[in-house]
Parts: sequence; structure tokens; C-alpha cells
Amino acid sequence: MTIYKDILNAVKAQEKLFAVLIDPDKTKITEIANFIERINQSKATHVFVGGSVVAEAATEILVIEIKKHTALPVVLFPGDITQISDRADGILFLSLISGRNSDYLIDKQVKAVSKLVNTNLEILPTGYILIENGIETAVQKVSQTQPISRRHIQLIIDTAIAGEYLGMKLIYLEAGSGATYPISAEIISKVKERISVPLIVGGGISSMYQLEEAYNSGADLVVVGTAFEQNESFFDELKCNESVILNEVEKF
Ligand code: 1GP
Repeated sequence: MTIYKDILNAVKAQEKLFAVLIDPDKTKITEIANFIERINQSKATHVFVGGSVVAEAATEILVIEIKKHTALPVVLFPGDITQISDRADGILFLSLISGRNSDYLIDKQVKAVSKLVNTNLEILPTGYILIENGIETAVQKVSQTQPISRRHIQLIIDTAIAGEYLGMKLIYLEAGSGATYPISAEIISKVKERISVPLIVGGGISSMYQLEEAYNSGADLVVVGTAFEQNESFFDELKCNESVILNEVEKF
């Protein structure tokens, strides 16, 4: 059980964490080795794998291929129980606490148990909070839930605190894949002030400025997916920009 412990240690040491999200549905296996090489050369500390709609078995095939090329922890970020693979190192055990659809609050989690009990995956209980960002995102469509308005900051804070009260070990503020507006600095800093578990932020981050802003506001771990799908040179920015506040995190 090292993934969570390492996240806590990084937070304590004020080191910032960075996850590259790979969507099995949008990734060609033949291009993985090259892509992972770029991840290895960047400041990334984690590889997340998941998507809203993924063909059955695609996740496991992808995870096996990723593990061949990197020592970084591979963490499942599943949109559905079909995306569980014991070839990964851990899983964000998500509950969509911004929504009111019992399927995504508890039902899918119950159904996942029979798969998870036979794996060595490190389970990372995560309060997943979807915040409106200007467009309807895949999470919203698939989960059939409404995101919280980005203007309703007190509700976002209360939802995050409720997640922590329920025992969730991570809070994930999600703007949605390809979001027009990433989570604002104000939301990140206000939530961070009020919770003591590590804070993950993702959705719509596509520039160094946005990445640094998320970290400066209090994000402990930032997730980026679409920016790499659209523009792999984002890796070069991550590698070359020495002003970036990302600190080296010891590889696992
Ligand atoms: C989506 O938070 C992640 O679930 C990452 O979003 O693809 O917009 O980087 P992007």
C-alpha cells in the first residue's frame, strides 16, 4: 500500500504530483511505447488509465503495455466496472458525490467488490466532484448527473467536506475532460483550505500557466489528458520550463 502513503509524503514535503491520463478508447497500442517514453522524461509522477466509455478488455491490454515501459504507478480511473484490471497498481475508488444518481454514488461500487477482492490493487477511496465548466462533458452524459455550478462555491466546499467526513481519502475536483474552463483558482483554494486530505484537480488544463495556477491554488495532484492527446509538445513544456513549480518526486 504505497501509492497513498507516497501521496501523503509528497504533500507533506510540499512536492507537487502530476498524473498523465490515458484513455484506452483514444489510444493506439502501437503508439504507447513512444508516448510512455515521453511521460518518463517529463515530471509526471503517476499514469492514470480510464475513460467514460471504453470497450471491454481494452483497459487491461493498455495497462499491460504501459507497465512494460514505465516504473511509475499506474492507477485506474474507471468510468465503469469493466475497466477494472488487476495488472494496474491502484484504483481511484470513486463516488460521484456531486451527483444524486445512486448508481454512481454506491451501486457500481458494490458491484465492483467481487472483482476487487481478488486483486492486489491499492484501493484509493475518492470523493469525485464534477463542476460545471461551460460544456456538457462525458462524465455528465454518462452518469446522468448535474455538475455543481462553478458559482456555487459553498456547495462545492460542503460537498468536499462531506466526502472527507465519509472517510474518503482523496477529493477530486473535476471540470470534465476537455473542459472549457478548468477548475478556478478560487474554488481550488477555498476547498483546499477546508479539507485535510490530498486534493486532485483535473479537466481542461492545457497550458503551463493553468497548471501552475492549479498548484499555486492548492492542488496536490493535477491530472492532464486531452492536452497530450491534442498536442504532445506539451510534454516538452513540462520538461523544459524550469520555472515550473513541480518538484522532482522520487520514482517508485
Ligand atoms: C478528465 O480530469 C481529467 O477526467 C483530465 O481532463 O482530459 O481535460 O485533461 P482533460
